[in-house]
Amino acid sequence: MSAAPWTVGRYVVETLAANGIDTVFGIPGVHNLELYRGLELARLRHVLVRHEQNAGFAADGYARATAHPAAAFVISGPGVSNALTALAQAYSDSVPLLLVASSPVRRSLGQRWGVLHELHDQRALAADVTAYAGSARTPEQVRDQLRAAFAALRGHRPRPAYLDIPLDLLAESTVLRPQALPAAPPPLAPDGGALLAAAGLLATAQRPLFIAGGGARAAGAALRTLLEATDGYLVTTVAGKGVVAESHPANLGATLPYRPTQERIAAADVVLAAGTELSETDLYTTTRLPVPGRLIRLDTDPVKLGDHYEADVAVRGDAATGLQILAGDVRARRGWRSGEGDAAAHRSRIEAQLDGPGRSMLAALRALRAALPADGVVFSDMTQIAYLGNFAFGAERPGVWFHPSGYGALGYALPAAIGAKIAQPQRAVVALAGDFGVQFTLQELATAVELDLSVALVVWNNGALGQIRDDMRAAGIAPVGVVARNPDFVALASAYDAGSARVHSAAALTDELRAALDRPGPTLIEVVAADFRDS
Ligand SMILES: Cc1ncc(C[n+]2csc(CCOP(=O)(O)OP(=O)(O)O)c2C)c(N)n1
Ligand SMILES: [Mg+2]
Repeated sequence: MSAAPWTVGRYVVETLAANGIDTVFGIPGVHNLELYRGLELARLRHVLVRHEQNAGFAADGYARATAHPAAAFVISGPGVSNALTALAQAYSDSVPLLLVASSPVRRSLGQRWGVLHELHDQRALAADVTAYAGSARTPEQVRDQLRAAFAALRGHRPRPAYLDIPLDLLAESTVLRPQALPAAPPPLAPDGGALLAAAGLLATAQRPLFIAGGGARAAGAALRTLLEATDGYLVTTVAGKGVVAESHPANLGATLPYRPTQERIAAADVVLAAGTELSETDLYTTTRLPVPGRLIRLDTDPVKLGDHYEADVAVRGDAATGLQILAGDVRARRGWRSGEGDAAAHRSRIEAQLDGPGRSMLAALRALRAALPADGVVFSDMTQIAYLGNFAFGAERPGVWFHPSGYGALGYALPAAIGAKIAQPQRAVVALAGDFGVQFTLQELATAVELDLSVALVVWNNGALGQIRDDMRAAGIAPVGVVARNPDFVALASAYDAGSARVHSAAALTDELRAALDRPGPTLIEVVAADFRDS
């Protein structure tokens, strides 16, 4: 007896549901109606956002908070092009985000007839910013391409995936039924010979320094053992922030862009970089990080092992597994950190170099830290306070501070925070944005109000595109295009029916944040930088 036919649209949604997706962020249109029929039948939650870019950012926030794939649905054409920035952000930061789009009817594809929402090659646009991009013409291709998409989402290095399905195919019937697709593969076992060579280098190191990226997030225990045995130091990227508690005396924190840390790295005789790209966006400098010591790289991604940071020993394999093996028979020694001093002194040295605005931002970040529980989570935007927060916001565990590091897309914070709050309603969630960048996606306050999401949106208002202004000045360019007339943020939040406050001091920021996290619905807290008091 064969099953009653489903639409392909329903088949797609049921396949998502059968593979751990419980929420879809999106905006419906006439082209993807059949996905919405599927949503209803499969009983998946749909979150209506106010722009397709934000569907992507919200799914990204959901995926970063949970470390599970998240999904967004968009229409053909503008829905896809609007979502591209979010796909690129997720690609650069290794986030598993699935975008399912419709496309125009099959016989029109590639014909340039000028049908509604037409692109010449919609899949090709998405292919540049995803690990897998499919474009199906039959139900069987939908099945196979969903399998390929989930393989990319669940790969050793998770990345976004894309699938488009013509609207007439979405409406077609199929007897296909969802399958549980292969789970994530076990961590890639590190190459034994290379690991032995790494252990040999580490055994002789007098001044070992470890650099941990997002790929080493699960390596906290092994890193602690290695740091304590070898008297060495740890530096993390922003994606690796908190892998070892930042109060640990060996953890110099996410400080790669700072000179004292670069000098410390230059003084190391062995540097072990695990699960990190060592990319320009990790260093925030276009110059290469000087690594005169021997360099060991440990990464699942072979591309990283062959890049411009040439390793003395390159180990392909899972960072946590590799570090555990190295920690298993590490030789204890004393010398470097005991002599040089612990991380607290190093951090103080960096903080002592901050100028006046820097000190205000530091005080605001401490006020934010004080208002949040240990597992409270911050999604930050491209703003000066977040660049400082990448280092100065104290993280005692991984997964509490997220930044759009790789692609650097303005407007990320609020929609991503909304996605995380939907995934984990029990956690305190804050979005931290600048006065200019927040206006890229501020309309998502409406989504948070509608869903009664208790998200605090902190706007660091320095009345300028601050970083760009400072960069222009530093380059000897007369500042132009860096001061924008702002709306009254508090009044605007009220118009959305969100809570709001304007604060001028660190103490008031902590108080208002605590109140915001306690009340239902979102609250915008404008922090006035010009006359901000540090206490
Ligand atoms: C989509 C996008 N467009 C442009 C930029 C370049 N950009 C980076 S920061 C910035 C200004 C942000 O101003 P604001 O949000 O007020 O932050 P501030 O630097 O003042 O703290 C701009 C235009 C970007 N990163 N992303
Ligand atoms: Mg600003």
